[in-house]
Amino acid sequence: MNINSDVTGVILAGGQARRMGGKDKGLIRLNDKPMIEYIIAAFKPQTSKLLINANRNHEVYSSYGIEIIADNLSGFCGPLAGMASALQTIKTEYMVTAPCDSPFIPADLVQRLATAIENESADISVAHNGDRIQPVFCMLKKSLAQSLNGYLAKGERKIDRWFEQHNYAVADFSDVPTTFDNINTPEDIENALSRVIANND
Ligand SMILES: Nc1nc2c(ncn2[C@@H]2O[C@H](COP(=O)(O)OP(=O)(O)O)[C@@H](O)[C@H]2O)c(=O)[nH]1
Ligand SMILES: [Mg+2]
Repeated sequence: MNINSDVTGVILAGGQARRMGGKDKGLIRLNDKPMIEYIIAAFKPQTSKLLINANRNHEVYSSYGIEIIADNLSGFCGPLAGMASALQTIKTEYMVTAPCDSPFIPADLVQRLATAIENESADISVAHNGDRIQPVFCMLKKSLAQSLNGYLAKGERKIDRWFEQHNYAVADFSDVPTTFDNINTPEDIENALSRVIANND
């Protein structure tokens, strides 16, 4: 795989953010910059194309000049619904997802997921923090679209159980655990702020 031409990046920003009072998390400001801008900055250089999966505020997100796709399934069915819509849309053989609420994405996220999937000739690779898998950081083959649509059509919603139906590889990120620090509550914003500011210095 050539990660410069074969991988579409997908930012998952389609949730309801209930723990954030329903505010659109990707647009919440962290040190005066919408959270999605941190993800775009880290993720864009790692992919040949970027998509944003969002179910509201499409006009705001489109100001970044990035294609926006909504969930095909209505009713906020969880991140798998965003992954399914994205798999149907992409033109590349692979896609990599990252959530909109994790501002500390490493520069080699895609490379590590690609190495894991290739080493094991797998259809999926998923990031592991040393303790457990982190399913919203994954690489999927486009050929899985039908399987995922079928799984969702049965009413299934759990990501890990769908992964288990396939040959999936695990990519170790235990040396960069901040990758998975994600911002779910107003308190999390306060905690992340000092780190974001330190990173900017
Ligand atoms: N497309 C889509 N994405 C969702 C949905 N629900 C959650 N997500 C995304 O999944 C990711 C994880 O959601 P989050 O609420 O932060 O869950 P947690 O951090 O795993 O507890 C975020 O990027 C959300 O935007 C949904 O119904 N549709
Ligand atoms: Mg989260």
